[in-house]
Amino acid sequence: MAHFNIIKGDITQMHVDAIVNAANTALSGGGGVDGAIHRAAGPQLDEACRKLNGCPTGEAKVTPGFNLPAKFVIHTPGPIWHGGHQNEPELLANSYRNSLKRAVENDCHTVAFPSISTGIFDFPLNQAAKIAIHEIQMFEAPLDVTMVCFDPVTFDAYQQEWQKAQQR
Ligand code: AR6
Repeated sequence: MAHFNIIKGDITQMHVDAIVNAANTALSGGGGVDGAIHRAAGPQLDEACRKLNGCPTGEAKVTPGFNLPAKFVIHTPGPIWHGGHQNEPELLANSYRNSLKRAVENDCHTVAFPSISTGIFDFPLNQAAKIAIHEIQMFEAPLDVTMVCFDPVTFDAYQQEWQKAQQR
């Protein structure tokens, strides 16, 4: 991993090659960061998503960014938290790994992630942050990855887990 950093902010404002969307399996748009991305990208994003025929949990599919500053949107449905015994950690790891793969396939150098699954999908924040950081660190490609945290609690959790990961 070339470079990793954590910031507070709104992912729709990011001037990067690709932003990742915490989507649903229908890729139909929704609330949270998904809603914000669809609003900022404009109606062409809805149209492009409809043509993709949905996306299984943990997989990732790509569209253009349309009116966003980012060139691409990588849509990945993270897992809904059901208590932790339905493969949620593995599925969340898959979301990060497959999104990073799509970025490389599309010649992206800079990628921004939101905190996948920790909003409406209720995945425990620190556990999600640990998984996200592990997958990003392990990914073998010279990418510049930014974790964009929308609120201070999320920002603090990712900072904590990043510090712990560096001490290991
Ligand atoms: N920039 C960055 N992060 C954001 C933004 C933003 N503009 N807006 C919200 N977040 P969530 P999930 C943060 O609920 O848990 C949708 O309906 C938010 O504070 O967006 O994966 C989809 O269609 C939280 O930290 O995603 C799915 O049905 C993080 O993004 C479902 O929600 C993720 O919260 C997906 O739920």
